[in-house]
Amino acid sequence: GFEYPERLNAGVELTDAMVARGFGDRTALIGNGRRRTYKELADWSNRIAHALVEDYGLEPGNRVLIRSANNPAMVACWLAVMKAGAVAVNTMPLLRAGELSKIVDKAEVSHALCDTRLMDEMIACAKGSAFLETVVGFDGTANHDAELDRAALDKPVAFDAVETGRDDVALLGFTSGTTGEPKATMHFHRDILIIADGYAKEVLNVTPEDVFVGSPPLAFTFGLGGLAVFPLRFGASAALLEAATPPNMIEIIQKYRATVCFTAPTAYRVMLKAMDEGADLSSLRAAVSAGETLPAPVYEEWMAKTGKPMLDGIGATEMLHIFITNRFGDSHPACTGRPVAGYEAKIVDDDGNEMPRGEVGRLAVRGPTGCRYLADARQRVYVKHGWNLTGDSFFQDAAGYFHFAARSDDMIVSAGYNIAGPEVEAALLAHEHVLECAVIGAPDEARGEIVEAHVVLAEGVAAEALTVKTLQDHVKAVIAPYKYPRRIVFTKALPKTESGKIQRFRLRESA
Ligand code: 3SK
Repeated sequence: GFEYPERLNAGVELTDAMVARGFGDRTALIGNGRRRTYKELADWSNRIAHALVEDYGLEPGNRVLIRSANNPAMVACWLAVMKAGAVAVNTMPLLRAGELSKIVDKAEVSHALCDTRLMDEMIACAKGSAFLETVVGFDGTANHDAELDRAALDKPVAFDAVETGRDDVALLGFTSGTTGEPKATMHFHRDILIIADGYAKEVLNVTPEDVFVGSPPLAFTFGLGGLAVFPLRFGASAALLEAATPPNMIEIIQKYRATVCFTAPTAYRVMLKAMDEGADLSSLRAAVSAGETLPAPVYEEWMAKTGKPMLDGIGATEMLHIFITNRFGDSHPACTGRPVAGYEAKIVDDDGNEMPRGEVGRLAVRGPTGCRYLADARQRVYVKHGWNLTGDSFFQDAAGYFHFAARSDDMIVSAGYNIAGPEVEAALLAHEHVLECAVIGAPDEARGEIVEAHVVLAEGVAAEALTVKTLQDHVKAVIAPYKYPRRIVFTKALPKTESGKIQRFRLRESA
């Protein structure tokens, strides 16, 4: 178990407590061309906390929406909100006013801290809101030239942080999953430390020498863990990119000799192509892949070209972070690995009974950060007898390792055959001319559903150069022929959430 004192404030633990432990002069964050030490980050977040309480009337328990791309100012605001005993609601920078309004209403947000470059939609959301009273702009660049920066400027660098309880809510993690309807998951101060003391310590063995880089937004708990909590908990540093693309991630990895990368399989695929052109990723000691299942061809190519461990894992906003993962020296293609310390997992049928090894069923997980939705009827469906019923179909092999089969709604039933969409995707991705793809079940009179693949071709490959038949034959040669996509649609881009998850439901809607 994880033991924490009854009074615990995660904002303090990740900054002032690190300074007290001797990390004050070490780099905590790099972003917008500047380095910030732990001492600077502690002082900065303390000054913002003063401003929030003294100038903007923030009270413990208030919900504070933060709207920004990944930059140090966003991290400082997030830490300040926790120090003031309020509840952070981190949001994706591209959300529109309508989407922000749903979040504001659900979380009853009273204050919003917004990068001034993203203010328009925030203001539009605030107009007419029954809850949102205070919108304050901060400067996400390194200039410190916005209202919140000015209010914080002459505040003291020490702040008497609210002595929150370890089980007080610190964060509302919003997830639209792959369906589009937002849900909020409540996470406590202790949860924020558990993901570091569990996954980051046990699996990644983070040290102060580590430099983290990656693409997931801080508004997505995958990014918040990988790019803020994990480095800050262990005196390491993170290089934050406002618009992370595979090419600029490569640049940053090379520039700062990054050691741990957090991103999704698609980005690793593009990074592999860049390596052929001479990119040097030799500083990496771990390439963490999550957010989407990792196709075996990407894993194999990565291992062959870099020799550096690629660790596939599965996480969920509901659980805060990764709960099943591969490990150094124990990492396998098409395998998600074993539960993280403190978590248990099993495969269950529709009635919740544990299924025999080798059979595909629903993945159930139990652990300390498990799901508490905020005022949502889906709580009853998601958590049963203490087990969190994920939306993923998995099987467990004889040795106890978990293997992804499909998102439960990615399972295609065609002419009586159960076909896992991701398996067909992995087969398509094994073709050198396929860059990305998404496979869905499309309605079909004769077969109930047919396998339909949406395919993005690699740069420079013309659709005319690759016939549908060639791709179908390729799939038939890789997996059981009955699984081949009867329909293939070539497309320029796949619909994705801001965190990079492919929205197969949108393809299904138009199928
Ligand atoms: O939702 C996910 O895919 C995820 C993966 C890793 C860590 C956290 C999350 C939310």
